[in-house]
Amino acid sequence: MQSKMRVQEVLQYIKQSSSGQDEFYQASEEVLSSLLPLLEENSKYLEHNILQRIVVPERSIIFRVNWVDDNGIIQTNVGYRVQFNSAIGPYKGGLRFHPTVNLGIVKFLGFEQIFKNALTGLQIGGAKGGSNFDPKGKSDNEIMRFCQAFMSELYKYIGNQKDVPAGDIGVGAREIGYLFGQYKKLTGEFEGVLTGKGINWGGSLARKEATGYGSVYFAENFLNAYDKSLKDKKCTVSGSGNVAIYTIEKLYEMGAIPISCSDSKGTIYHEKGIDLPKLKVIKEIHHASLEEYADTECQCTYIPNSKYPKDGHAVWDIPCDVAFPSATQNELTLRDAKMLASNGCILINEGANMPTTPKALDFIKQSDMLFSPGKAANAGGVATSQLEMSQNASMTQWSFEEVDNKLRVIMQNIFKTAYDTSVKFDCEGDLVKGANIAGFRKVADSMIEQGAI
Ligand code: NDP
Ligand code: 2IT
Repeated sequence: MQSKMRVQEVLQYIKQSSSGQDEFYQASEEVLSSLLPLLEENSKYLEHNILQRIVVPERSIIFRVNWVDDNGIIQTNVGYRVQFNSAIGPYKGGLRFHPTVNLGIVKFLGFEQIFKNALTGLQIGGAKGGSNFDPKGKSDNEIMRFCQAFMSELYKYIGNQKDVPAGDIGVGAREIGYLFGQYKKLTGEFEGVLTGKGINWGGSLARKEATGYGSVYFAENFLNAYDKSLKDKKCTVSGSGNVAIYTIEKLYEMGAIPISCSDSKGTIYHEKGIDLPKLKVIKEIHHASLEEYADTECQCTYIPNSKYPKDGHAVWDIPCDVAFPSATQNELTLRDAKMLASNGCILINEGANMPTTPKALDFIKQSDMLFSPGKAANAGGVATSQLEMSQNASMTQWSFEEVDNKLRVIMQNIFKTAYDTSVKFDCEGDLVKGANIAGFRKVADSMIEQGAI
């Protein structure tokens, strides 16, 4: 009873102190309300006021980014780095460049990252950053100048033992290259201050593939626990960026059939299976829209988003066995979840961060569908980032197979941790609770041991 009241008080505090930060509130509400069985079991978390302490970032850095476009005009964007929690290791988490980025988005992502990173079993704290810069339609030179301007401020706050950013939406290998170059120029240090680096200059093999591959390994572990597997399963995937592409690649390797992908303009349904080489050329080389896929492939269906109601997404209307939301937050609504259930979907496996709305999640919990929360299922990316840090620290480079094998084991362990925790707290198979409790406990215990700092 006392725990429930305390959770409500802290949520109320967030509502008042972070007003308008809807996604941050959504993420906090999900985590805090799933902790109740742990808080009831052990009073130390309330005694040490951990709930209140954990929802306030250790540091939020907000800065102006001025850069000059190709027409010689000075443009201004806002940059963010929220260093949320360093109880178990240096701050770690990606950078997102997208016009929708604001403090609330960065806080939601940083908050999720705390528990995700703890679940990997590695020594990494939680952080996130980014900018409202829109990379779409920008020339390569403009991207470079923006990245240099962004790093000209950020470099003061990061370091290989302090805070190690990486990619996220709109930040891939190209951007990490420009960011790293500018960090090196400003500090004179060649150090592992970013992950997702190029293979010739300190990057890890398999980091590019890791989030998507890890998401599929997680799904396979979950299905195996219920005597099922991905083999021959029809899978829908949303998004067509880094996570979606390597989810599709690994699904093929596992004998499944990925039949869709999507982007901010529309959805491709390709019953025979997505043409992966074509998708890679369009997205990784041309940086173009999926319209190009539809224009060059006559056996697929292209559904523009404009033809769809606001509360629904075409990709989730496609009948499938397993769904992999891998684009962005709140992209799977109550309507979508109902559609998936009525079409016989058995598992929703989150590749993106918080892609499922709270109402959809409530419905899924009451349904027969299994559900893998993003902070567990997509943790393979950050885990492999830590493997990159480890290789940088020891000045070695492991083979693709070595990194991939470690990733497989890490994903298996994350599944086991979340699943075993759900069993221990009498909610077998509820991996939302299992993952939140297991991640929280590790961080909270560390905060208690380190005192009131
Ligand atoms: P990318 O930028 O490579 O791809 C993002 C994809 O999602 C694109 O297809 C993009 O379409 C689509 N998308 C983005 N925003 C929207 C939107 N508002 N509405 C509709 N579609 C959208 O990013 P990633 O693949 O790296 O990231 C995808 C998700 O996975 C994010 O939630 C990210 O936080 C999460 N994640 C990423 C990790 C990583 O290692 N990269 C690790 C763990 C989680 P378009 O091209 O048209 O913009
Ligand atoms: O959301 C995420 O876990 C990421 N974007 C990857 C973070 C990282 O540091 O590799």
